[in-house]
Amino acid sequence: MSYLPKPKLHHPTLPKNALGYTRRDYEGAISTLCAGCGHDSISAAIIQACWELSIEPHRVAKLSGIGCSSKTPDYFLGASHGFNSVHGRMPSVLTGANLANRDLIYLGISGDGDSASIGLGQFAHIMRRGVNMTYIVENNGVYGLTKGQFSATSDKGSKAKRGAVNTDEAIDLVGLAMQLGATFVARSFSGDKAQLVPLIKAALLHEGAAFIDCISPCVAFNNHEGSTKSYDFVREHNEAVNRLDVILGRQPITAEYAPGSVTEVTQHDGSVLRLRKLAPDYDPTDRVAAMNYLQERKAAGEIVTGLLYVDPDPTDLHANMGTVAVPLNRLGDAELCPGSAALARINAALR
Ligand SMILES: Cc1ncc(C[n+]2csc(CCOP(=O)(O)OP(=O)(O)O)c2C)c(N)n1
Ligand code: SF4
Ligand SMILES: [Mg+2]
Repeated sequence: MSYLPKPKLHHPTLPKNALGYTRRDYEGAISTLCAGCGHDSISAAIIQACWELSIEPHRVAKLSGIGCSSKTPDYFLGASHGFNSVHGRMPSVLTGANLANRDLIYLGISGDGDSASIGLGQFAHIMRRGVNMTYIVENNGVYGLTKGQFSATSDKGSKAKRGAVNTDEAIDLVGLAMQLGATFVARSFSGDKAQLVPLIKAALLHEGAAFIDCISPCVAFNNHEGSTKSYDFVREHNEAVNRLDVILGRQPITAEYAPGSVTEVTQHDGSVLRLRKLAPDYDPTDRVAAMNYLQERKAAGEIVTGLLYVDPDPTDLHANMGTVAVPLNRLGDAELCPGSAALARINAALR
């Protein structure tokens, strides 16, 4: 972890958002990642998305596991809450934090090793529980921090830097998240900011489990010929199903679109997702069709990106459990602990 602060000088002409903040107010410490690492581009996209949405930094809680990807929350949103947990264990810590204080905006940052290898069980349960969050996997197909071993998302047949061939099947986190019940599922590429920033914005506005698998090349260990997570390979095989614009509730809709080329999805909070269709028959609200389409295109060697599935009317863990509307840290002793008489009544009912 680096704790190097950036100088806090703001040029007076820097553009400001509705809160009067510049992009600099959403930055963190200076990154210590390798120059050209895809993870740094994802951090820049998160900064841009939060600035554009005028999110108050103190309302965000960013949580991560272990890995180069999990180090990145130190490099953005320096004024937000942060917790760097144990390898593969971010989902359970995020779930607990979300249950205790439902008023924060939860941002889970993880790696393919962190989520698909050691943390696969935790990944599965946070998705099926519908925890209200934005969960981003910075997917480079290797354990970058521990020097480039294959991770569980490395494609079968892909080659390591020194030529070893991966003989195991890859886990597709997008397919898994859809099957497990995530209500917003997208895939993007760290090298495509125009696609990634609106996806992050839409995910932050989504009131349920939002998952983004972001392919993020590791320039030190997985950017060579034979890798399927290199800049060149992803650029050549990237097939976007749609392009997204996010329009906040109450904002006038000004963009022009050709009739028949746009799908609109209104999210629970009133925000409108305008999807310019690139694959004409693609319907992002049909989970089963989306899963079939992904399998089909994968067999054809394509990496499908864009907003792949969204349920505009999601439920979340709090709704499913019927919890109180007030964050637990705002409840008093009497509400949190109903006392020995209530406990005695419960015990008596169980005898
Ligand atoms: C319990 C535990 N097991 C193993 C490790 C060693 N370790 C640290 S990071 C890492 C893999 C990180 O890979 P990934 O999540 O893909 O992140 P990246 O560095 O590629 O961004 C491993 C195996 C650890 N820190 N803790
Ligand atoms: S080792 Fe790979 S993942 Fe880690 S900082 Fe360097 S390029 Fe990024
Ligand atoms: Mg990795």
